[in-house]
Amino acid sequence: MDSMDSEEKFSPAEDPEWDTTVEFLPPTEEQQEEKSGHRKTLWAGVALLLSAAAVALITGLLVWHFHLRRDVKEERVYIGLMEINNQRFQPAYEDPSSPEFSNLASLVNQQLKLLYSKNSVLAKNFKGSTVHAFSEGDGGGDSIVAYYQSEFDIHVSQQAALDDAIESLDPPAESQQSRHGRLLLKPTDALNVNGVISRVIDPRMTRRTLARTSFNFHVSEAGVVQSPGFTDSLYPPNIYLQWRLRADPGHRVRLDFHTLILEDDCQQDFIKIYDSLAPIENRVLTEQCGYPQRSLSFMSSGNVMLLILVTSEKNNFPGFKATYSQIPPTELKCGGTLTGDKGSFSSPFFPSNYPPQTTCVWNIEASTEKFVKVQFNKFLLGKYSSECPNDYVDVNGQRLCGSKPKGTVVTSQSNMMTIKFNSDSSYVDEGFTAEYEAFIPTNPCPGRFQCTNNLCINKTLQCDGWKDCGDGSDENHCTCTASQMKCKNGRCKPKFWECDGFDDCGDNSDEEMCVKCKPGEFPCRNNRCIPEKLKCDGKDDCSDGSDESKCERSLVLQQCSEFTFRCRSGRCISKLNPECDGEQDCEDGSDEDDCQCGTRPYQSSRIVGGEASEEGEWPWQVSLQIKGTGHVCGASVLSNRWLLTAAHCVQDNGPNKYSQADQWEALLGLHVQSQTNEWTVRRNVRRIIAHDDYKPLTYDNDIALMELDGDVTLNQNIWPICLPSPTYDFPAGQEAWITGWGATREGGLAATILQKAEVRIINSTVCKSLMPDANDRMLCAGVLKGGVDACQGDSGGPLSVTGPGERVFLAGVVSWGDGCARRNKPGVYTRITKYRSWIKEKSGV
Ligand code: 4AZ
Repeated sequence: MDSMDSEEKFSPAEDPEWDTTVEFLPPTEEQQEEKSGHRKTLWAGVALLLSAAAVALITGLLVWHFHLRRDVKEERVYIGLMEINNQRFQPAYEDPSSPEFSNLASLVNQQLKLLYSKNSVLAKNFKGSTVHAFSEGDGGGDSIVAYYQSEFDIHVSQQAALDDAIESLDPPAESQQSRHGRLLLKPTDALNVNGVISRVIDPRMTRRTLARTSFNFHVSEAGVVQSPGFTDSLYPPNIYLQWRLRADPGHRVRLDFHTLILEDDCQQDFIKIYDSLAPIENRVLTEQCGYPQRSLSFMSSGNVMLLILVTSEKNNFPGFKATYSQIPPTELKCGGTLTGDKGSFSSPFFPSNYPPQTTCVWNIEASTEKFVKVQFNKFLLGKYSSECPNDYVDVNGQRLCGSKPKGTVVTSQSNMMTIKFNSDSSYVDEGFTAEYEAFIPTNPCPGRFQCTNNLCINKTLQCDGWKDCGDGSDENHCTCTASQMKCKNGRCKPKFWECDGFDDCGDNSDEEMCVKCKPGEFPCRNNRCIPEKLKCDGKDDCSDGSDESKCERSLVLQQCSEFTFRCRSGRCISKLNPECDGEQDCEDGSDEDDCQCGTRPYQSSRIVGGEASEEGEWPWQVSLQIKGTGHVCGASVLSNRWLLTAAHCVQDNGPNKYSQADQWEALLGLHVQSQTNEWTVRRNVRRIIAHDDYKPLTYDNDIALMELDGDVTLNQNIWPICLPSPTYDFPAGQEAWITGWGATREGGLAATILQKAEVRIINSTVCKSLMPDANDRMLCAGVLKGGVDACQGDSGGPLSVTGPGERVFLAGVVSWGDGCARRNKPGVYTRITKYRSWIKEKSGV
């Protein structure tokens, strides 16, 4: 770290805050009984007086707000960049206390005053400017950028006119000539100013209560920036911290986040990164809060970057740690001519976020008789808009932007294709990876199946019941085998998916004729039938809320049922699985409380029949190990202190005293067995609470809690899974994931890398017929054709299901099975909804 300076505080006029939350207490019973006429008249008089006073107050406020307040002057702060020609950057310009800095700063201030004097709105309301920093200009060695803020005092009614006047100083868009050839002021003026750009400051950064500190770093040697107290304590409230990062001339700044955990609400706590040394809004690279699930690696376009952390009064979190470094000019190699019949390319610095203000052009040239096909495997380029005016990929003149599904294919009608990538000056994203392939126009998928969207897939994936093309075309027009049913749309699906409550066919034909209701009737979950037209009519016609459970609006119900979510207030609502779905459904908001769970940090990109997972993909997965022996069972993180596992994992077994807490250690944030890293936390176990009614013979109530011997700081590889409320519905047919380091086949060896496999929740009736020992406190999940299952060593681990708001819920704990991955022998799991109150009672979670 080079220096640390404390800057002067902004003093915007304070907004008066009105307390509008006046609550009237209800009268007590005795009070209600006093009904004397005398009192009545008195109360009526008082009420009249109060109403008159309230009307007068409201009128006064309205008059003040719409009339007088327009005359109140408020401070408006703009952040600006001034590009100055014919000036060489000197090292002394980095030090605000040097005479060189002061001299140049005062010239910039004079210049701004002169510039503002030419516009009456600016001239009349200008208060003063402060220069905060200088850097080398874009134009190379002989230009400088000054970063400043200008303050104006302006009537509220004229703020928009002031914003327009300020933006009218911007250089004309897209005009390279004017950027480098235009002189904003006369050559005789103190500085040779090429242009200024200014924008109003983010209002969240001007709060008076913020304690401000700036840090200046040179990133020529790599180093670390972190929020105060990281990792020992939570960050403090009401701070504004900024880190100015400078690379050597011609280099780029690179910032890689190792951890970022802030409050979920960006209005309260956030970080912002700028491609600038001042927080100017048209150079924001990103704004983040909460626990982002995206790449957190950023590059600048020039040799500077600014990182800002702002925190609010309440709710502090662990914060962040990031490493900075610099990238030499030679490292941005993008674009060029691609020859040969196959290859790949990606946006600059992928999988990091691409830098702003970057253009790359690839020319694909295949052999003359062939056409070219480009398949995007990842495509994330900002927000979608039809014109794609910001960041985009242009394929043969057609612009693509926003996010596209994996496997998006674009083809050419010739042997050439030109692909241009372009990023503008703000808001970067993860970019794209693409593979190109030349093909003979008459045979686009030699030896493979051609999907309607032009993707080529392995022929064995055709008509297997799974949509491999993405558009479902591999499952159309199939001839079904004996074990498959034929959907009305021609698709074939395994017979046991019929009537499982899930629309596997895509046209719901596998779910028709299942319920014994007449045509035109709606089947309620409590087996009643009601006229179809009563569905979503705002009335609880089924009496269990199920006819209103998948509608646009959630109903507050007169009575609760086993299918309805109970809000903290005790009232029940009709919406199915409303908890932590990102929408407030209960009047008291309790369906969205305690939702710091079930999210993953990065999505970059045993279990029998599974595959290796990505590091951090299952941050709630725990490896429970017997000290000196190694991995025995899985578990799930419920909070920074509590884990959930299977009771059969913690039963004494001959000489093995598995029920004793001191025999165990828990490894959280582990990916590869015996390979811990900076994210892995090893903890002793303070206490084991197995369910009192666990039955070793039947595996009934196979559930246990483990309390760690100290709180764990959550990180990108350690994060709790959400617990479902008792009425949460995991419908048959829903996809679920099993994870663990268990055996990769029945009787086989344990996995070293954490494995994952996709299974489906199986209908309870099917479950009981296939696994006669299963009961209602258990849940079956698997792939009935066999080959995919949990196995020995996976026990205690999670059965994870993604809920409607993209958060992951714990549906089950791996418990038992008939061998592993056998045909028609699903895995059996402890059904968590049956134990929600037990978990709360024993652990408080
Ligand atoms: C076990 O032995 C085990 N196929 C766990 C799960 C299953 C079978 C065995 C389910 O821990």
